[in-house]
Amino acid sequence: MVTIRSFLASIALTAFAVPALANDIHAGDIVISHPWARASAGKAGNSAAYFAITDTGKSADRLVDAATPAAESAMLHLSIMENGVAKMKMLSGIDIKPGEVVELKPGALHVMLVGLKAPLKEGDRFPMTLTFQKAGEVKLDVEIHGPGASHAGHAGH
Ligand SMILES: [Cu+2]
Repeated sequence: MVTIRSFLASIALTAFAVPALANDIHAGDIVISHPWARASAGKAGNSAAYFAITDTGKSADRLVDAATPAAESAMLHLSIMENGVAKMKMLSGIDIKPGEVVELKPGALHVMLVGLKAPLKEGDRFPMTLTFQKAGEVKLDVEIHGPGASHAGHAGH
C-alpha cells in the first residue's frame, strides 16, 4: 500500500535528482555527462577535458573527433604507464558499446587540449563539439575546475 508519506518522499527524491542530470547532454542514443576540464596552471598551454559517454541505444557508436575554439587542437588521448613512465597514446576514436558507459578521466582517456588560446580559469566554461559516427555532432559546455584536480597522466603540466 502506497502511503501519502512515501509518495511525497518519492517526489522529494525525484526533485533532488534533477540538478545531477542538468549536465547531461543527449544526442540520439548518446548521453554525455558532466563535461569538465582542469584549469591551466601558470603559462601551461595545454589541458585536458573529461566526461562520461553512455550509449543508451542498441547499437555501438564511436567518438571520432573533438574540437573547441579554446585550443589550437583537441585530440583523443589515452594515458598509459609504460615501464613506470606516464605516456599518452593518440587514438583515432573511442568505441562505445550499447549499454556501456565510457569514462574519460584523469590518468585514463581524455580529450587533450593543445595550444590553449587563453588560460582556462576555474569557474569559466568553454564550448566543445564532439563528433560521433552515428549520433553526429554533440555540442558541450565544458566547466573548468581547479588546477589541483589530479591528473596522473599529465604530471608535466
Ligand atoms: Cu593527453
